[in-house]
Amino acid sequence: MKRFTAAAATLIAGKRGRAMNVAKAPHRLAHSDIRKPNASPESHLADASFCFRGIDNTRGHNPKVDQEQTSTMIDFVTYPVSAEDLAAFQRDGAVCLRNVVPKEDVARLREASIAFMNEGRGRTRDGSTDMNAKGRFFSAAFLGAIDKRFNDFAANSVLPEVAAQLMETDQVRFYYDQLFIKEPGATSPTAWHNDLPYWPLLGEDILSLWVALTPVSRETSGVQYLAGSHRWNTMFRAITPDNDPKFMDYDLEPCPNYSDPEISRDHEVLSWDLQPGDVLAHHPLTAHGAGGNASASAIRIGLSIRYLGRDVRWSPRPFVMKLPIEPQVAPGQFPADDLAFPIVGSGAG
Ligand SMILES: O=C(O)CCC(=O)C(=O)O
Repeated sequence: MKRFTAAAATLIAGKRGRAMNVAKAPHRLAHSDIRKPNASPESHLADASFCFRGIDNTRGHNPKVDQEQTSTMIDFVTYPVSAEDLAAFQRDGAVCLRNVVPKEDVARLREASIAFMNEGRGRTRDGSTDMNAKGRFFSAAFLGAIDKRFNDFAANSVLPEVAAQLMETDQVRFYYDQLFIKEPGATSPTAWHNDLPYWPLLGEDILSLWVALTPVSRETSGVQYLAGSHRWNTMFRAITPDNDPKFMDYDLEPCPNYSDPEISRDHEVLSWDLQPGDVLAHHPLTAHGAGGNASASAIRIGLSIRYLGRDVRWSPRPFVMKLPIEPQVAPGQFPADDLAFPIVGSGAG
């Protein structure tokens, strides 16, 4: 298999007064047997750009637009990801980044999220499996498509630059956003799973950034990750909060409940107490789950924003999520479709 070595260096001028010359690591390629690299990795070499653009779905559909862009410059980094955090992410498949999202953004999104739940907006799921539970487990996806506040956040906040650093990529595309709210007393757990089986994509560079919009602890349903499980190359059977059969592929094994200490005995389960604005990052194959919200008074809100880097291929398959906009690309190709997956940036420039 050929390797793609990205441009030698990307100049990152830190807003915190630090100028960094970051040598770009060789681009990571597919090694797993579950990934089917039909396309040669060079097929998207021409898309060398990292742009500070918003998500603009009103633009005409033009998947070729990237081929004209060659810049590899990231102008500003408002949140430099440390070498330790990057190493932890690559080793464990999950990492906690502290104090990433400014308080004003958190407050605005928290208010918008609660309104989403109360109005039942977006592509919603009710995961409240316990009818006697006092609170709901509410989830909704594709929020940015109908609410500008979510769209702006996904496109223009600090998150795309964090995604660029964690995926070591010079181009970030927005995939979709998803809200997970557990009201006080929402006893329903988030069943253990990994994300790739839900998605019409394959590859290493599909990153989720789970933004805490409230304080979060194990008691209030903090997300738990099985360290290193992203390296098992295992797709577990998808399970939605409401057990939607459309996602359940019985050829795949169910993900064990690693919240059970007996089951996770020989593994390391990672979880963090979070403050609003902290961010959990995870790889698309990392197994994760969460307990219910045992608090009688504290709501738990997480907003998961998914981004794409370079190592990703379009893979429509049975049992995967339907997207609001189908990308105009052939299966196995890099999804260079600016309408379905807009290129995003920090807006810091
Ligand atoms: O917040 C949760 O309970 C689940 C989050 C999750 O599964 C995800 O962000 O992929």
